[in-house]
Amino acid sequence: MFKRIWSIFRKDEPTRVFLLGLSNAGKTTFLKLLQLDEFINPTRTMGLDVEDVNKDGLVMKVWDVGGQETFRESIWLRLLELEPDVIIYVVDSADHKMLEENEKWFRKIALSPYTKNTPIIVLANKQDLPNAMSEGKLAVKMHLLETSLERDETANPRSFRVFPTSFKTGEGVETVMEYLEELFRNFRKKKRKKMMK
Ligand SMILES: Nc1nc2c(ncn2[C@@H]2O[C@H](COP(=O)(O)OP(=O)(O)O)[C@@H](O)[C@H]2O)c(=O)[nH]1
Ligand SMILES: [Mg+2]
Repeated sequence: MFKRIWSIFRKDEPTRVFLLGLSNAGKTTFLKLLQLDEFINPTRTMGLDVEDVNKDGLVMKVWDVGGQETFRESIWLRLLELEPDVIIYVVDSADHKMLEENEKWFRKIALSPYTKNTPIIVLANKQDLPNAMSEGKLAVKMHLLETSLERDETANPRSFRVFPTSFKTGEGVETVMEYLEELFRNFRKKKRKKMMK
């Protein structure tokens, strides 16, 4: 069964967005919000869900990857070999206990040789919860700047961006979409340039 799934992955899709993050961060909620324009309480994603999203003119194939422990090691790191166009890493900003785990997994993703040129967007989600860390605090606690420097000594400002979001209230989602649009526009430009050469 796995072989068959794998062959689908190999297809060349223009704008592949990977939604990664620990279990319970809000990945599936985000995907559903994009598709349905409303907050829903999703059931647990077991494994992997690949969905087409057509939102405000952005055509994306979004890979919602289960965040359970057993999954991360076996699937996430292998999926990165497919070199997604964009990675969105979702964090539950109210879950202070998982900070270290988040940092560890974020580093694995960001420092993988397969994501060298992949823009990574970090969503400091669940901003509606009273004990949520701000995006700035989360960035510091997860040592995002250090990881970004390790990844790219020139610290390309495009390589990481952190946005505060709440998929419950919709806070920040518009801004994230605008940023994605900008990224997609750049991809298309690059593609055109390649074709002209
Ligand atoms: N308060 C709050 N809850 C959220 C938010 N986003 C997701 N959730 C809830 O967090 C839980 C986990 O969400 P889910 O999308 O399944 O996380 P996933 O494991 O990353 O796919 C669900 O109960 C969601 O309703 C948010 O921004 N604020
Ligand atoms: Mg899920």
